Amino acid sequence: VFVTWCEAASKFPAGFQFGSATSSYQVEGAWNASDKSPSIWDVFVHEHPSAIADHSNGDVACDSYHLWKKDIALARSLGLNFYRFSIAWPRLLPEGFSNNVSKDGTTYYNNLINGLLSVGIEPVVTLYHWDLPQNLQDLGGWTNIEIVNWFQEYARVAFTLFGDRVKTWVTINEPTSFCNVGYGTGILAPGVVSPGIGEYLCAKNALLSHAKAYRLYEKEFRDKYKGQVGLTNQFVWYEAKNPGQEQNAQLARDLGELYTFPIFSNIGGWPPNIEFIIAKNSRAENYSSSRLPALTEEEINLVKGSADFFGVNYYTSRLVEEACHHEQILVWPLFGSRELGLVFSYDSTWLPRYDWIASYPPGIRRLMKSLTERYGNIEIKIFENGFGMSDPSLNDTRRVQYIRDHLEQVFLSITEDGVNVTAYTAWALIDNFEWNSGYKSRFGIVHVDYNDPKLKRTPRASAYYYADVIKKREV
Ligand code: PNW
Repeated sequence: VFVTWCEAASKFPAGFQFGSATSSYQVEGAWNASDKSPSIWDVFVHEHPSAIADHSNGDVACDSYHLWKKDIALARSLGLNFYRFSIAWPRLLPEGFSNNVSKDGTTYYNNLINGLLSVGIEPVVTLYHWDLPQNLQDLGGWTNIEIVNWFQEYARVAFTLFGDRVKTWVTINEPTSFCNVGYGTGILAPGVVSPGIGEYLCAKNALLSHAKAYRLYEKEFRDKYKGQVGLTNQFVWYEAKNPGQEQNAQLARDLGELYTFPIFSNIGGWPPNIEFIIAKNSRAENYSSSRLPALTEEEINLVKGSADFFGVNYYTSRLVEEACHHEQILVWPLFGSRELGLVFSYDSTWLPRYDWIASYPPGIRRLMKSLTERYGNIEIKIFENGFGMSDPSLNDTRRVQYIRDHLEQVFLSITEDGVNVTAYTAWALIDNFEWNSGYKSRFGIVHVDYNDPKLKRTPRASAYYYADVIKKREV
């Protein structure tokens, strides 16, 4: 009996699910196939090739638009419980609006969904992973409040077409990333440079868009389809660099919870201290109102409780200290926050390290514990965790170590902290177009040979390691 108990105690609980992920622009290619219209990424990379490290683009990427059967076969060979991918909005709705639904776009996603289901893999579908139709950007994109309706209608089309088979929907991937970096620093598409203004218009509109899609599902689809809808955001775990600086670390976490607090707190709305600080900064800069747009009572209630689970994308942690020169341009969320007057760093012992990722496995556990303490026993799904490498080799020892170390912490979150985490996702299933880093940064547990016209996929050591974890259900 004791042996059995020990064995059971080392296994992930029965309902826990293991998956892997990609996103449309990063893998699909076929940027102008059939009636697909250009997304903000198509336009951004074509107009600013130098914004991408190797001057590459996603025109072809992994050609998953044509090679989806290969991707499904890989997912199957690894024994994945689910595969998380995203729908390219301009592929499904070439005009961006719901008046015209692409037949070929519909067929492509039906094939992918049906193919996964036929081999017992759950499709987890993200509606927005950064590839906005360019014609909606021409109208202001995420800074135009009308996007809330455009997004809701897009969600309605997707729920209607695929909701009978898709039971886990992610509305929006990482608003922190595309709002701050797409409409703040302008490094990501659409390249709008408007720190402190555009990024917050985007934040409010993304939050409301998510909530409207959630309410739509709740009202018109839930009874019939019984699925779950949530949002996923990226998190950096912040710790004080020096003793006595805990309140600064907490402030950084509060800004990181810009999309968590409004959904999961009892009072709803923006995190109060963040709202206060931005209003204060705005006054000091002579603005007549806060740069962070207010939420009305009605909006607060729309957003509050609008998620069946919370998606967490976690890669790295940072140490927090006060900035000596407040005028320094510090880039949230990895380098610092001008708004909060804080600078971030990492410890040299956090290994392995790649570019902005310094591996700090306890961070994922502390993050989930902190979210659970602040918001109650919410269901957390880790929808991204992974390690990049410039070395294309199949023997990716550092990635194996990174995934193992993080899975160990996820296990402890469940067994020691009682956190309700129900899914882990290895980013990414295959090497792909890594945004500003192009193809030089490889995140795949499966290698893609970009020199091969057939874009051959070959599992790395990390894929075999992960497949073994899934099979045994233990680290
Ligand atoms: C994610 N951070 O972005 C994206 O969702 C993926 O598309 C991307 O390929 C992956 O991470 C790897 O970069 C992130 O600052 C951007 O912690 C920034 C952070 C995390 C994730």
